[in-house]
Amino acid sequence: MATKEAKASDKKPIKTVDKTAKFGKETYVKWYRDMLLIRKFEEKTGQLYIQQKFGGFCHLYIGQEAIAVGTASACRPTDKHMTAYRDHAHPIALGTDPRVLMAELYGRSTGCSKGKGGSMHFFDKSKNFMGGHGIVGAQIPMGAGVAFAEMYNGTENVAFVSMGDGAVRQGALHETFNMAMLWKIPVIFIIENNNYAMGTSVERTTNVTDLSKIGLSYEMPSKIVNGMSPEDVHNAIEEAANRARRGDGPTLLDIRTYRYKGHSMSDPQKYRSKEEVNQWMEKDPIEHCLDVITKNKWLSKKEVEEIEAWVKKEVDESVEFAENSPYPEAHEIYEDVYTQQDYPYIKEYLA
Ligand SMILES: Cc1ncc(C[n+]2csc(CCOP(=O)(O)OP(=O)(O)O)c2C)c(N)n1
Ligand SMILES: [Mg+2]
Repeated sequence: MATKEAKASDKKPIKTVDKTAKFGKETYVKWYRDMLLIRKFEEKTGQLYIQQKFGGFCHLYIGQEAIAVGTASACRPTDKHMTAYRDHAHPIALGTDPRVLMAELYGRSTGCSKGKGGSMHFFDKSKNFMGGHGIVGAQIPMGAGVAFAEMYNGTENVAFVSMGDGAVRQGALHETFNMAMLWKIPVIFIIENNNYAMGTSVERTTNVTDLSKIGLSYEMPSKIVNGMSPEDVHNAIEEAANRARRGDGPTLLDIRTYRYKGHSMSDPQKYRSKEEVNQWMEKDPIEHCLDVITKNKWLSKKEVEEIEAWVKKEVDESVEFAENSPYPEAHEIYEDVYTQQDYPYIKEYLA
């Protein structure tokens, strides 16, 4: 078959899109500051965990920060948020005081869940953060339920439900997607796709590696998003939230990201190479924001150092706050527990 040789005149000039144009100084500085706070909070968390200052599981979000801040900048303060156990970043991005989060890690009564939740169960009703959840995928139907309540009450709020690439393999996702599309529930499903569920890559789990396609059988609007770019995350979240507020129902976002650290603190990371990790670290969203700020001369070197010093102070003070806070009293173990007073069985537990 004859092939037509491309002439130089056939080549169209490549159109470069300035992704930064829509967002000004204020947004970039906020993204930079918030992502740095999340990163430093978690780096400190990792150190403290190794020092056995607190126990339980501990899953770090380091590398994935652009998703949390891009979502926070695009949502309304009254919208609802829910995620899995990798939950340190979401409340920080929404404005929760890191002191109460550090106290929660330490199991102290001043913690956001009164010291009874720990790393996987952060919760802040005041910021509409409806929790970290330890059961993989459990937040998917619950998040749709939260969004249904908003629709039922006519609030125009939407719910953002974050999940991992491994969580999409839970059957409850399909039941939820079906009902969410049928009833046009205002919920945005965010896959924080870091390519691994513990040590198992997406490629080893499925023959459909484009996870956005999972929405197709429900005709759910879906797309792949660059999760290392707060701009792209913001735009995708904004578009999805507008659709949901209009009454046009849910969206599925397959947001591609990477966790620089292991699945949890006890992960030898034999399933991936150092080169792979380094390739992703080169796309670091914090470095990117600082780059945009510096190139636009929005902040002086001194002002950047002031932000770094503020972040360090916030993290140090949160540790101090946690270490000086009391543990919950023994009787508190029976409080904040749901009991049905007229439950007809095992009455002795209710006595
Ligand atoms: C129902 C259930 N099955 C298994 C587990 C054990 N588990 C904890 S995390 C995890 C991997 C989930 O990976 P992914 O959804 O990609 O989230 P990521 O850790 O990458 O954020 C598994 C299997 C669990 N917590 N809940
Ligand atoms: Mg994952």
